[in-house]
Amino acid sequence: MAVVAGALLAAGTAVPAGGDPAPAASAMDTIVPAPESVTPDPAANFELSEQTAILAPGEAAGVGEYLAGVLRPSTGFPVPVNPALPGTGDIALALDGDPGLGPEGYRLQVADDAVQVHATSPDGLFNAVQTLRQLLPAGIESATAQPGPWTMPGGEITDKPRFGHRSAQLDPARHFFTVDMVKRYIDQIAKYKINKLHLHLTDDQGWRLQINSWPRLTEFGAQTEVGGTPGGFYTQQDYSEIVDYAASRHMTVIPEIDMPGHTNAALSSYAELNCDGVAPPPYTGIDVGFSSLCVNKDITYTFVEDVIREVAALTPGPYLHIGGDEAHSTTDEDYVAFMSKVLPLVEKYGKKPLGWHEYGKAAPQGDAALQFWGTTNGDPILNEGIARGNKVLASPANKSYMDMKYDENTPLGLQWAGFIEVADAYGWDPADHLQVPEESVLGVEAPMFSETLETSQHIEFMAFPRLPAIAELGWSPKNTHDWESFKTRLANQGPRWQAAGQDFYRSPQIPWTR
Ligand code: IFG
Repeated sequence: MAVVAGALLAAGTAVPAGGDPAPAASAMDTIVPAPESVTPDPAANFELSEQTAILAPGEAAGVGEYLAGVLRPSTGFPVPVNPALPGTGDIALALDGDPGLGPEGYRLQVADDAVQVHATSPDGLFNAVQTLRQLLPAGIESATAQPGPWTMPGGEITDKPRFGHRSAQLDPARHFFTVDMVKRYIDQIAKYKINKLHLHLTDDQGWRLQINSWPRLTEFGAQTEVGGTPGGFYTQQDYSEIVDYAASRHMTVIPEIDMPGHTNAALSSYAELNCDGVAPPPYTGIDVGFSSLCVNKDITYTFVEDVIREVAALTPGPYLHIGGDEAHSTTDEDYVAFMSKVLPLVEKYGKKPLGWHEYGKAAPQGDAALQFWGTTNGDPILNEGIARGNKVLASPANKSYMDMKYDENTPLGLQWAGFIEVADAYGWDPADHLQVPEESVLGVEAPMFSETLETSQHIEFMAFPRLPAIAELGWSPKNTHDWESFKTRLANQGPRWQAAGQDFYRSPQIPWTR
């Protein structure tokens, strides 16, 4: 089922692809997210040709191959990647950037005979490549050979992120998403310098990650999903495949095991986890807040420790998300008692706790992170956390939830947090909105819960064009924040999504270029 321009088209209807010939080179000032500084040089354009090679010595090699993978299909050029070569017409990736660029920054120089990228790490080179591809015409994003010319506007860009944590969330629990669907989304969000992928792996409707010490969690707890259609799950090999693919896109996976609420799938899989010893049936609706692990049973903490141990061992990244939201069937006293036993387990297995902000009630210590998902301008629980040294991840539901409808006509999504058009997703500041100091903000996230979303087309329709707005809030300096500039730059992304065969919502707020 393809979704175009706000209408769900019958399955098999061709989504208009980017069939137009590559338009003139994008101007240097159309990049999303906005770079820190841009100095165009109209006298110098660089043209890709059959002879163009990529110079990618040492640790730059991986990014060199990634860039070649972007350029080869659409240009039809061989684009060899060399560890060291003389010659002009080359794109050189060098790890000689000045330290002031930081771990993710870069300097990109486009001259008529060469393109040079300087960074301090492969992450910085990868971010530069996301900018570099936007300097080429939209057709560069096509999977098939397109007519040139492949011209990049000349000039220099110096860039680094405002926040180090720029995240998107997927919810394979409500509706299961295959490994390939997750990889597709990883590639789409990497274009906007998103560097974290939060996977909401467990909920009432499904447990989606195999746990060897508790096999029924997926043997039984993954069988279905919202609406009663067959569910699915990630074997530990599948999960590692996602982790590795994300890492190849310089993205770190953050697994979420939601607890003590949102646990019907686990409770239905193991009767002994229930206070009354009776397993509830699998749940295929979309209510929340009715389930809770049994706080007063020892087996609950054996279960939680086994799960945390296995998930931590599969997760190279620093964070493990323990959920903590909507525990409406757990008393506050029990909730705090539960979290007070669980948080040390996260640390025991070498991870930092991250959770929906209400787990702040359990007073997590140090640089644990509170993910704000409220619809208010901040919350006292954040300020109490900051006083303990906690960090805040900004994902206000009325600004950043990609599963909210754009407006009353949107065929997909929910509306409990209100409608979110592109201007709403862009029109806030992560520190100011939460009324917390800049240095306490870890970064931003664009959650996308999947009660109403089943396919990649659904995911893309809801994420684009709003996710680039959240990505810009996470990456770009506050002083570049300007709606008139953003909506014009965003309009230039439309032909790129068409060329890539990716769905998006043609918001009436954006002056789409075609
Ligand atoms: N709130 C729930 C989610 C999901 C969401 C849908 C959080 C933290 C509403 N919790 O958001 O599980 O149901 O928009």
